[in-house]
This record gives sequence, structure tokens and C-alpha cells, in this order.
Amino acid sequence: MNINVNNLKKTIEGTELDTVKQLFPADTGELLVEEMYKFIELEHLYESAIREVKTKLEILDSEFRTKYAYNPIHHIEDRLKSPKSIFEKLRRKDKPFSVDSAKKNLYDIAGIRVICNYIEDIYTVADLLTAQDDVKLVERKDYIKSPKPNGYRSLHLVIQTPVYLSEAKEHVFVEVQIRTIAMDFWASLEHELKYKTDNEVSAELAARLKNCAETIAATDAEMQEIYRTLKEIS
Ligand code: 0O2
Repeated sequence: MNINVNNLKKTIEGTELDTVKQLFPADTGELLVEEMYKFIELEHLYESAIREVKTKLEILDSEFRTKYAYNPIHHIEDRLKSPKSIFEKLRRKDKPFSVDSAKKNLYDIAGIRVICNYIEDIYTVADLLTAQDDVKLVERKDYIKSPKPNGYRSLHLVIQTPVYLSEAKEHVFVEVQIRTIAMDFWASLEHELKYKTDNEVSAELAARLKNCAETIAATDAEMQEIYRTLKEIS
């Protein structure tokens, strides 16, 4: 591999990769440099996969707007897992500490969150996305039909999609979380509350949070019904 070490050092310095260096054993020398170079390529690959999948979703949404004057998607968010989180997750899962291992063992380096208006939209979007020829469904977890014990609701898909590079085609894992605005509201606040406090959330507060999730789920179902009724009479 032809690596310009000086350029690479400049790229790494001051970025999060700089902090990842500290996670490596002290004397990995050239091996570390090569691994860092692969990391920069990895970020480009997963960013490209995010763009591919986002475009697919945006096309589906705009088609609905054109045909039915209706958007199933409220908005889309994306995130690329940071190098530090990638290495921490590899450590947690007891997997080898390398870029190749990350590509093979982690499904959520590229993450997309699709926020829909109504519950039915979630399944419409999921079905249309996974029906596409170049999308392979790897994993599907329906936390709406079976919510997590804490009340968390969302549909999680892991898909694989091709990214065409100058010299290769790579099939890249992308995690797609699909949820309503209401589910997203709960998940965002619950996530923040968990990280705001150093202490464990007490059983009483956990029960109250779960109660909020149930109330939100009931509201989601009611909003869906109101929308369906209005559609039938219009
Ligand atoms: P981030 O920064 O959001 O990505 P995994 O950890 O993926 O190997 P798991 O637990 O089977 O294994 O994955 P799952 O159930 O598909 O959930 C992964 C992601 O879903 C989390 O990512 C969260 O984004 C979200 N999530 C899952 N459970 C909860 C929850 O109880 N509350 C909230 N607010 N979000 C949840 P990460 O990795 O935690 O972080």
C-alpha cells in the first residue's frame, strides 16, 4: 500500500483518530499507520453508504408527495460512529482490534434514523426500502410490536447496500432505525436523562419513564386512527 505518512499524520492530528492512537498498544509503529489509513478509507465508505440509503429514502418520500400529496417521512437523521466508539464497541464485544474486524463485526458504523408521522408509515417505508433489488435485509428487530422492557419503541433494520468505488464494489452494513415523531421524542429524552446522571435511574423514575412511553404509544395509535378516519371521509 502506498501511504504518504506525513500527509496521513496531518490528517490524523487533532481528529478523533488521534485519541484512538492511545487505545493501541504503545509500539505498533507502521502497523498503526496502516490501520489509521484504513480508518480514513472506512469513514469514506460508510459516509457513502449513508448517502446511498438516504437518497433511496428521499426518493421514496418524494414519490409519495407526487402521487398522493403526502409525505410518510417527517425527517431523516444520520450519524457515523466515531472511531473511539468503534474501538470501544469492539473491545466490549471482545472482537479483534482492527478496521477489518470493525467492518465484519459491527452493523451500526453507519446509522440512519427515519422519523415518520404515523405508525403505518414506519412499515410502509421499511417494506419499500427492503424490497429494492440492491438492498439485503440482514436483521430486523421490531421494538414496536415487542417494546423493550423500559418502554423503548422503534423498528430497527440492518441492511447491506452496495457502494461502487473506483476499484471495487463493497457491500456495506447500515443500521436504519424507523420510528414516529412521538417515539423519537421519548427515546431522545430518555437517552439524555440516562447520560445526564452518573447514578442509576431509580426504579421509581424508570417506572415513570415507562409510563410516559405507554401514554405516547396510546397517543400514536389515536393519531393514526384520526388520520385514517379523515382519509376515509375526504
Ligand atoms: P447510538 O449512538 O445511538 O448508536 P448493539 O449494541 O447494536 O450491538 P443491541 O442492543 O441489540 O446491540 O442493538 P439494538 O437493540 O438494535 O439497539 C441499538 C441502538 O438502538 C442504540 O444505539 C440506540 O440508538 C437505540 N436504542 C436501543 N435501546 C434503546 C433504549 O432503551 N433507549 C434509547 N433512547 N435508545 C435505544 P447505541 O449503540 O446505544 O448508541
